[in-house]
Amino acid sequence: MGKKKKPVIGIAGNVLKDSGGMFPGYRRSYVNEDYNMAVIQNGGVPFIIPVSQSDEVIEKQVSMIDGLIISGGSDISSLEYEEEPLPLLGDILPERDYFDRKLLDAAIKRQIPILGICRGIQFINVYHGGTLYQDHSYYGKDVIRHWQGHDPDVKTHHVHLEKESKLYDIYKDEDIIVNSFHHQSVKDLGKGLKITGKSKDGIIEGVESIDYPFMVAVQWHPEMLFRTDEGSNRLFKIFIEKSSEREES
Ligand SMILES: [Mn+2]
Repeated sequence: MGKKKKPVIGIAGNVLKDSGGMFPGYRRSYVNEDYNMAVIQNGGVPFIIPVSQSDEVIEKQVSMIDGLIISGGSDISSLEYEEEPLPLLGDILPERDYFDRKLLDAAIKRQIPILGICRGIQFINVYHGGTLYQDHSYYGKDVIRHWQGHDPDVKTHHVHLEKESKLYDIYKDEDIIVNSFHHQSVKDLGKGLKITGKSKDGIIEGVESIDYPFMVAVQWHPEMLFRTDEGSNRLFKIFIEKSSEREES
């Protein structure tokens, strides 16, 4: 058996608007550096994909990667799941929604491994026809604290994993503790997906595709935990291993 190639991992980029400085409102393409570090640490080559609205450009970019991370970011427009915005919906960036949809179209066509993180689990759900709680105050029951506020690498709440799931195989435990930075979550599950993890208040924290080779999504931020949390590091490791197993085309 030959040496496996180092897989190129595409990371969905984001738009940062300068709040002050020399050019207030000026737009920059970026991802949080932890995504790159978690990929490098586990044998992958990070490749930040800038948000664009060009189908042709996105298609070409995805043709160059072996695995795709749908990263965190702003709230998803409620129009993406055919709901009007409620008062506590946060800031949206519709061009990112368009971009993520095209990324997923192109990645799924190629059957490359997909990892969804935070906004990523929400977008993967919406992509499959699911809906979201626009804010946890619309959940109808009390929720635990899902916005821990600071210390990204501190674990604050439990998640119970389904035994028959990729997440369980990766974390090797039914009950894990994760960080939490979200005010929205999956409501109605999209077609072809299954729930793989929930917090104690019933909020959906893990989802995976039933049939797709590797499409795993989590509501927490494993990229902020990979240095200290073995399970979160292994999530990247397994995702990147799967990405390296693709046949060269
Ligand atoms: Mn949470």
